[in-house]
Amino acid sequence: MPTALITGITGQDGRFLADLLHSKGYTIYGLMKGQNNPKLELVQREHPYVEIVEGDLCDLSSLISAVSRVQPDEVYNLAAISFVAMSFNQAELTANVTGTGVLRMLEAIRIVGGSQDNPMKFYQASSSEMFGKVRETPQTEATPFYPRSPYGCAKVFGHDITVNYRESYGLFACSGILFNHESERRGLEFVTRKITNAVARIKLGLQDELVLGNLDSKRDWGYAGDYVKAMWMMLQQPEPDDYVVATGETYSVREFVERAFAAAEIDDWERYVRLDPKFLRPAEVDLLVGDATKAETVLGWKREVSFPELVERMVRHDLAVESAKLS
Ligand code: NAP
Ligand code: F7E
Repeated sequence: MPTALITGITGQDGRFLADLLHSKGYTIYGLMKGQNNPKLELVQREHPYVEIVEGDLCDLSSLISAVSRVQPDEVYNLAAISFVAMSFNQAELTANVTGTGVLRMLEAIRIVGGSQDNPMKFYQASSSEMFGKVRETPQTEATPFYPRSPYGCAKVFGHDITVNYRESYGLFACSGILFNHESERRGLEFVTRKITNAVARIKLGLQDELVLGNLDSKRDWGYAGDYVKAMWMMLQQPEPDDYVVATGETYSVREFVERAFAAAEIDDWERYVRLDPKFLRPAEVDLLVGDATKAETVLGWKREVSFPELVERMVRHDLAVESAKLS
């Protein structure tokens, strides 16, 4: 069976992808950074089949050593500084990890190499944030990029260098331009999980308000479990290519808030929500909505979880987690 190396194994997508590849019988290695990573225990408990290898996207020699040891058939580069708001405050770090880190991973593969018959395939986690101040709606693989944050700029570099290594060195390198995807494993810093966790705590009397920034921005939100399937499908094609993965629907942050409170049977949500300018960004991405026709027709990908199901699922999960803490 094939061997996969996943960078970003402690993140939302890394964990969903590990589950998927395990169900397909893969041998799975996860790249983990830091000398005492606090998420090691979680990964070992919930994904005991993952073998951890040390490495950091900022350290080329660690990547060469990881690729050389694992000899993967497929590398999924999911590691990044992925929080857009943080990228404004730590722009250089973001450029180094989210941007140049992709180049280092590609170099590690190019240097270690696979065999002619069995090349190491590469997946890059590109993002709809590259579209930023959108040039057309809906966004497709052909839509020009106009990033609005250091994160978006770093992702554009990561995307372009992936295409460049494919064209220059014949690497089997694919870039998935994924729109926002969420789940019960989403970090609490992202708006969807911040909302569902707060709604659960408000419902249980553990918190009295939810403090947010811009409620008007619109996102194309899907379910992470559906999206990792597209990553795998891209690497199973005869030729490497780039694909948009999205639902084709867009909702505002306000609509997400309304639905989340409704899922917890709280009607007067405005009573609990306070706006604070500290959560506004220096430049915002106002509207994202993707056209995944290519992924649907070429890969046969389709999303399974709808927007209402996604919100309900996340609220239900957070209610269960917060209730368990009380007992
Ligand atoms: P996430 O939960 O924030 O996970 C990011 C991962 O990157 C974590 O495992 C983190 O490890 C790791 N990491 C950070 N810096 C690293 C470094 N220097 N070396 C090695 N690992 C490092 O992100 P996600 O939501 O799973 O997203 C996965 C990828 O898809 C990211 O590249 C993200 O930018 C991209 N993406 C996400 C979405 C989305 O909606 N989720 C949409 C489009 C693209 P630690 O936990 O140890 O810090
Ligand atoms: O913000 C607004 C905020 O941080 C969504 C990452 O996975 O998806 C994600 O990036 C929207 C923005 O995600 C708060 O201004 C309002 O308009 O959940 P977010 P994001 O920036 O869309 C893309 C595709 C990625 O690639 C990224 O890695 O919500 N918003 N109030 C808020 N956002 C946060 N975080 N917190 C608030 O209080």
